Amino acid sequence: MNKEYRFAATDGYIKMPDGTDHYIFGFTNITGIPENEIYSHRGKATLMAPLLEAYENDDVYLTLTNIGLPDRPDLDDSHTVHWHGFPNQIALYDGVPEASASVPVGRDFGYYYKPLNPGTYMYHCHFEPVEHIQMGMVAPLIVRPELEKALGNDGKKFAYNDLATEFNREYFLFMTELDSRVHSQVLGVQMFEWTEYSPDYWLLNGRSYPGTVDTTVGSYPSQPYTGLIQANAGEKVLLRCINLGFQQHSIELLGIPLKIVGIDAQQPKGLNGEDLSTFKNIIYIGAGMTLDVIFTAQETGTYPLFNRSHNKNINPGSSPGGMVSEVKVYPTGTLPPQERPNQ
Ligand SMILES: [Cu+2]
Repeated sequence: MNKEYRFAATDGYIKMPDGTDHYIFGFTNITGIPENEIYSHRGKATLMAPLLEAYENDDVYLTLTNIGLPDRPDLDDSHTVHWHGFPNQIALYDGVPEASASVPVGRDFGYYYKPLNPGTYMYHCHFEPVEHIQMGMVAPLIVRPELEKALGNDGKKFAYNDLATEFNREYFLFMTELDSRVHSQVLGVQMFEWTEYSPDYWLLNGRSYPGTVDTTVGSYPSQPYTGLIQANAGEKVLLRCINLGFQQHSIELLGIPLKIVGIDAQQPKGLNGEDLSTFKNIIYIGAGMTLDVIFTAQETGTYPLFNRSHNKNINPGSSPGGMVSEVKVYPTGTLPPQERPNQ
């Protein structure tokens, strides 16, 4: 099947629960937008950037259009898309600008991918990557297994080509940090000294608590994905955990064991196919890493999910904040079936 996307690279602003705004670089989804309306999407970058998803063996065509940075018009940086963890990518489509094409302001480039391995990945811009990743050019990427199609339209969902990875609802939890000085200095045409990187916000899906559990439509217009995890009792929930910050994170979900079914888009399996998936209360996730974990919602109630480094559970000057969210479990049948991730 063909899957076609068109993303624009531009800038924008995100907000934190303390009322502060922060300048970002990012992508926005312009798939299907008429050519003469593309430039009206300048300044509308989102964090996370748009979710990229496909089935294994799809032909994925992604056009990247660089529509410039309205609030840094002097900065004519190119951008790229790098599919992080894509095995055997040819250099041309890999997005590393020294070895492949990058997209200058006002130009398009067409990427082609044929994903062969289901799992959780991420993509990011690879042009001046330390700056462009910190500025927000990062997003989740999901490859779904053939097994889902093979079982027809009965609505069953799987993380991998394995019946043991069935789930009812899925949520990505995308971890990044934000050093607000970087963002204000980039906006102010100043050079940041990267050895002084010291984040003051810790984000899940581009938001800081209590923004992570805010499900009001439009309350975070540039941060479209909530971090709130919801399920009915008895349902299986897949958490696609992704870390594309610059720090390692440890995440704890109080009271619910987490079964690790995927590490960097690979099922934990022995040499002879033995199931090596394990149950954890706390997951450790390094920068650039993904973990797929499945839990079964049982007792109704609200369960806190938070970073074990308590200095990351704050907003500047107030607590709680930062990398904190909640799992809410409702009585059976309360929520309708989930149609989209993080819904
Ligand atoms: Cu970029």
